[in-house]
Amino acid sequence: MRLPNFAFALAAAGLIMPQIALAHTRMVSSTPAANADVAAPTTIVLRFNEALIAPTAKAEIAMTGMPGMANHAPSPITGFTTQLAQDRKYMTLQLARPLAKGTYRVTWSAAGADTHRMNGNFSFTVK
Ligand SMILES: [Cu+2]
Repeated sequence: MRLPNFAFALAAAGLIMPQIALAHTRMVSSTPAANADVAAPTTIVLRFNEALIAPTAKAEIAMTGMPGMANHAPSPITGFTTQLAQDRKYMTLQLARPLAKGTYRVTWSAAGADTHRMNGNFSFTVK
């Protein structure tokens, strides 16, 4: 019976291919890199594995550590703009002024082609 096998193959291909085409949004790399020690940056760039849906792309920055302060409650950093590159794979956070010495956590959320909102975070330290 050739036909059922052929139909099954088509169905299987139909089930598998959308998962390949519609991988979940994830961050591929960033500047500053995760866990890096850097000089005070004025921009933070997040690179993603796929084009983001612009209205879903969001980021927050929090200071989570300060020199000489062991238990620093996360305090939000405000006064930055969030911009997507033309290809919508890069999110650039433009800070109003350089970050002070300390540890920072960047939290992002965004959806790509499959419209599922994903999120993640990374930290870096300004020396
Ligand atoms: Cu999904």
